[in-house]
This record gives sequence, C-alpha cells and structure tokens, in this order.
Amino acid sequence: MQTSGESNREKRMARKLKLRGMSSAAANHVIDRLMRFRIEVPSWGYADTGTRFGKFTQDAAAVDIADKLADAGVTHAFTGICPTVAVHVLWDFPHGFDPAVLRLAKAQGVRIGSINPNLFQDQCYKYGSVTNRDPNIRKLALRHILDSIEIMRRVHSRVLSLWFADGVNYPGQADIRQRKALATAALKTAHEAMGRGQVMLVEYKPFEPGTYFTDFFDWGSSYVFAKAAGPQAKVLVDTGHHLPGCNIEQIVAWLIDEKMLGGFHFNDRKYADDDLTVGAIDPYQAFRIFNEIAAYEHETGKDLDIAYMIDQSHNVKPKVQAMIQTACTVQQLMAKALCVDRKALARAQAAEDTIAAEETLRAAFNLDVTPILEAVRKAMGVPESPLEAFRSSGYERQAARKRRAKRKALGLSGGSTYA
Ligand code: RM4
Ligand code: MN
Ligand code: MN
Repeated sequence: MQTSGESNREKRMARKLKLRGMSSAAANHVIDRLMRFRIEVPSWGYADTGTRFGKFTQDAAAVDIADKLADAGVTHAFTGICPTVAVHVLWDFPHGFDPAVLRLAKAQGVRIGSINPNLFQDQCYKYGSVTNRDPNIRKLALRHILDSIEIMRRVHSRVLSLWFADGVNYPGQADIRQRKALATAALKTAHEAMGRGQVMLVEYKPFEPGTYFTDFFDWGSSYVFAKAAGPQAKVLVDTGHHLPGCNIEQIVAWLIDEKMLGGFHFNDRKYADDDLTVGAIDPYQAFRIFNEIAAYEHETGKDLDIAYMIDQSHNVKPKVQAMIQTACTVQQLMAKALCVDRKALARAQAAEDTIAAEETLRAAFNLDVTPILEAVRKAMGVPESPLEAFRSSGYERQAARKRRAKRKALGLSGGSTYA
C-alpha cells in the first residue's frame, strides 16, 4: 500500500504494532486484505421491526425503500465497507419493482445486493411455500422466486438469497421425505432460471416458525438441497440459526473445504434467532469463524469468494448506529483473525502444544488492531471512528424529523400488537 514516503502517522502505526509483536510487513498485509473487505447491509435493518409480540417504533426508522437506501448510503459513507444493500422483495417493492430504485441507490452511493424473496408472510403459506401439499400454492411460491430472479437481472445482482419458513409444528402433521422432494424440485427449477454468474444461496434454520421441524433445518440439509439444485447453489450460514452449543466454525471450515460456502448472514444471539448486533454476546465466536476464513486465505493466497452480509433487526438500538457498530465490529474481528501468527500456530500444533496453540489464537483476539483499522479508514477516506463521527453528524435527528412528517402524511400509525 505504501511504497515510498511513509507518513509520520504510518510510521507511528508501525511502531505501535511492533510493540505488539507484529512486523510492519505483516501489518501491511492485513491492511491490504481489509482494503478489499466488504459487507452487505440488510434493508430491513433500517426499518421498524419487532418481536412476534409487537413492534416498537423509532421516529428515525426508514419508512420506505428511499429511506432505507439513504440510511445504507450514510452507513457506507461512514464505514467505507458497505456498498451494497440486500432487499426483501415484498418489503422493499410492495408495489412491484420500480427501476427508479436503481437511480435512488446510485444517488446514495450504494448498489442493490442480494435479492431475498418473501415466502413467509402471505396467508397462503400457512402450511408451507415450496413444500406446501397444495400444488397451486407451490406454484405461487415458485412464481415469486422466478420473479425475484428477474429482479436480480434488472438490478444486476449476483445473489439470490433463499430463506424458507417452511416447516411444521406437530409430529405427524406432514411427510418429511415428501417435503424434502418438493423443496428439491422447486430449487432445481429455480436454478435452471438463473443466469450465468448468478449464485443461489440456501439458508437454514433449526426452528421458527416451524417448531417441530423446518424443512431447511441445518447446514447438512442446505448442502444436500444446494447440491441437488445445481452448481450455482451454495450454503448460506446465518450465525443466529444454530442450536446452542453448535460449533459454527467447524461447519464453516467444512463448507469452505467442500467449496460449498456461499456466504454469511452475521448477527449475534444469546438464545435463538435473536438478531442482535455482531459481537454483542460472543465476539470470540465471530472471531473463530473469521479465523477459519483467514486460515484458508493464508493457505491458498486467495480471497474466499463469498457473500458477507449482515442480517439483523434492531428493535432497541437506533438503526444506523447499530449497523455502523456492526460493520466496524465485523471489520475489527476480521482484522484480528488476519493477525493470527500462522507459523506459530502450525509449530504449536505440530508439537502438540495445546496451550501455545490456543494462546496464539487468543493473542490475536486480544490484539488492539485500532492502528490497523485507522490506517484502513484513512486510506478509504472515511472517519477513523465511524460510530463517533456518525453520532455527532446530526443525521439521525434530521431523519427523525423528515420521517415523522412522512408517516403523518401517509397516515401510517405505529406498530402492531400480538393479538
Ligand atoms: C429469517 C432469516 C432470513 C431473513 C428473515 C427476515 O430469520 O434469517 O435470512 O431474511 O429472517
Ligand atoms: Mn438470515
Ligand atoms: Mn434469522
């Protein structure tokens, strides 16, 4: 990155890192990788969302796709690493896809990223979408997926991100193998409709809304479905979609090794699919995932070509702040994982020195990577402390004022309740 004429600031950074046992060549390698690291934000993370018991509204929450793109634009402007926005077709294009969205996105300095069909909210999906026993409902679900693929084409998106709420609540309610066959058939048809260079991501979740089983219930099921669908289908790991105690980094390592990892939905959780901000509960868990990625990239000398995405809903935190906080945390944890001393780790492993091996990981996790992040942000032309800078920007106050007025004009009232 810096060939000649290192600034004083960079020299200072090199000195600080040396104190922490890192050479400036190693630090520069980490900086170079971080300069290429991007993570996608979800449009729904800017809107009012809630629990199944109700929604608590925020004045500054986005009302429509224009607001969501504005919030995404500001997230990108402050972090430099969030140039794309995932959309949920029916939430973001409730009146059908409007090409004006492309202009809006461009004006905010962002692009439309992954396309997420909504196969979970309409009444007809009470007993499933692609696995519904009613062929007419299956047809509707497939139609929506095909329409979503068409939207991908129009917005030049590479990624179709599929999450199915399909599942059942009681033993005996449905035939497990029949539903597996129906899901497989739908994915195959959808895969045939995809263009070259497009990717289909197949997400899984162990329960909710189905409480007895979901049809796409774990990485193995997504793997089997993706393999059956075709070569452009891969597995999507949502970090909140695992049962407690699950070793997620092992799943990630296996999927990387099988060339079947398509991407991530990052979030944190304490109990189930809590959609908390990354690192809120267990940053070491996220670090261990990034460690698998960094290890693979170190070994192959190539960037892993996957979709890094955030999937959170912010019920209590202000939306844009939560997103900036998350993007910075993800970037920080990736930085730490890139700082793992791979040679020392290999030596410790070869000597069966468990303590030294674990300490090598912990040393990187505990490393203060602030000088690295500051160097990256400086090179990207964004504030060194994006969250602080955003908090004092006044954006939220202005958005609250405008959006309050917009809601009033549209006659939109607050949240909804459970019953
Ligand atoms: C699901 C899943 C999907 C997301 C929806 C909103 O739990 O995580 O990825 O699109 O929530
Ligand atoms: Mn998800
Ligand atoms: Mn989820």
